[in-house]
Amino acid sequence: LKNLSTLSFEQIELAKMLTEMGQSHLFEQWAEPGVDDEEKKAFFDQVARLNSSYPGGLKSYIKTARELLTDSKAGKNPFDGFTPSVPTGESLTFGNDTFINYEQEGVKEAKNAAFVLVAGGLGERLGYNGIKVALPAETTSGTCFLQNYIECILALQDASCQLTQECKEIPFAIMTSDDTHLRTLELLESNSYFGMKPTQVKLLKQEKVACLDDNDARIALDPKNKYRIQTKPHGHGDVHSLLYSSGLLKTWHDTGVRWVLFFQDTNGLLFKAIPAALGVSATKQYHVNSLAVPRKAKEAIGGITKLTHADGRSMVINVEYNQLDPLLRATGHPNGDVNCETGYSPFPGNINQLILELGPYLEELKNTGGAIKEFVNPKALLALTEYLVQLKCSRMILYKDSTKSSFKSSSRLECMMQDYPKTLPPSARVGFTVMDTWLAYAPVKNNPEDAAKVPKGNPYHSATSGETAIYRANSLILRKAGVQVGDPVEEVFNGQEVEVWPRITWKPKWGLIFSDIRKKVGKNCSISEKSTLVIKGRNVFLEDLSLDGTLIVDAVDKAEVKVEGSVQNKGWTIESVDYKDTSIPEEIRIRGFKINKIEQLEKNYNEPGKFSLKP
Ligand code: UGB
Repeated sequence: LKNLSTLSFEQIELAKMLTEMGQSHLFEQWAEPGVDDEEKKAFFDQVARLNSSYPGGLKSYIKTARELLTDSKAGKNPFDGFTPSVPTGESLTFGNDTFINYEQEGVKEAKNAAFVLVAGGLGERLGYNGIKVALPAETTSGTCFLQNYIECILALQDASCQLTQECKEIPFAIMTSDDTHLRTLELLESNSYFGMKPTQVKLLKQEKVACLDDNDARIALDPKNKYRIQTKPHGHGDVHSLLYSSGLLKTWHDTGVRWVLFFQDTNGLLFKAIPAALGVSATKQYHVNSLAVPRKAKEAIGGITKLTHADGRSMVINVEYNQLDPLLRATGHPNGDVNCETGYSPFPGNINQLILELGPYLEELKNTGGAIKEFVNPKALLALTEYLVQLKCSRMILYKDSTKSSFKSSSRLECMMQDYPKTLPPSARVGFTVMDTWLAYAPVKNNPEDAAKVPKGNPYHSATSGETAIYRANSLILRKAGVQVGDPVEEVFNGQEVEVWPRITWKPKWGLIFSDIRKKVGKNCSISEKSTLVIKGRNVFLEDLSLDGTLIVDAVDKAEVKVEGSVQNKGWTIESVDYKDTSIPEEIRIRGFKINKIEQLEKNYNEPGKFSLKP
């Protein structure tokens, strides 16, 4: 190194720091002076980036990693002294008066909301080659997740403006990473931001962190390049420090934002639950509100748990799925995490949709800078061999041997956004809202092979189940609104047994909340099981529709369309495809089915006015 004449003062300092921190192996394979100089400089550029993007720099990262790895090796229980119990929260039933009131309240508050999508994840479990937000949420309309999210936010913005006569733009931030940033930007730009103003959207890129090879936190080199450090994502917990350090939270606060809503990349149902959950936050004045669903014991979603410490402290927090079972076993529940008489675990499942009140959130971040307590490898500490944990083995530390000193493949420190309440004082109002799973949660996380291994009765969390869940939810909502909707049929796609309901989809602006949907459907409508209904216009009213086939209605906002009478045609059918058939596009074959568009009635209303669609 001494011979590298072009080394700057900063680079020399970085090299010194690395050697002092026991990382001299990073230079061991370097070529003699004068060879590979460009590569060597690129190495220091990377080190400088890793150093500046981590609070306290690489030194602090290595120190924290050593502490956590020592605890991990010793099998230290992160919950030492805490006893878990079932917390109390708000539990909502779709469509009843309480739900409708909360929805109304939520729409009122939406003008004061900002949304944050965490979309930096690789989607290793899904194994899809593109970015997950570009996947169609359902293939009937072909709307991708990002488009759906943006259209939901815009629909909320309009609804809030109409209800309160106060019209504000709802800001939308997306956390990306090196793996997703460019493709997310491209998706937005090539689709005119799906109708949102580009200035309303802010992309924040999280940096990766260095991978580690052993318990001494020896930094791992990239197996393909001896002049690069191997890096991996640091987890969705980065979102807090990014929002804070970018100044975005302060800007939002100064412009009157009161609620920050966080959500994940592939849940096509989420916005059906958002208005009511926001209503709960506003009514109960929760500083933190986590959205939850009933959870099967050992299901791969975290459990919302009350933790009470021997010294009297207590908190309501997510306990990650692989930690809940051992924690229960260690605290007097010999059977661990088991279903109770309801058929579900008594601990509600965290779906990582958080609503934070911005004032107290910003105050807290002024103290912490948004740093979230990290973890290393909690998943490997456990003896749990449940299939669900195996699904995530790519993120576990697997020790090479029983000395537990080096790893089979490199690991890194991670942090989770739902751990934010861990640093809050007991006076903080931390609550949660449970909703029906069919309404609120159908993520796309698992590849077809892994999904097919999920035991019967547990959710697949695959592209197949994610899409069919949207049709089920829309069918159930219309049923609740009085429409006669045909019963589903059982089908098997990619080895997964699913219910196939009529393929009903609508734009968020058509039906964002239940009271709006109720106003748009008459009492004498029916939709048969084989049918497909796509509503794209805002003011489309189903009067006495009898649908047995496919109907697509599009209309500009100022066109009011009444749909009456019987629509019958051959419609669109669902055909099984094999996920291994590479002649079919990946985003289709991961579902195990494709839609055959045989015959449909399609009507477009491009001019303002009142119209009647009588087939
Ligand atoms: N993500 C990032 O933006 N950056 C990262 O570095 C990593 C992820 P996963 P996970 O809802 O079922 C979470 O991998 O972490 C984004 C909760 O921890 O899909 O296994 C990524 O793009 C768990 O408690 O989920 O589990 C994605 O949008 C449970 O609630 C999001 O973070 C579970 O989700 C989640 O990443 C669930």
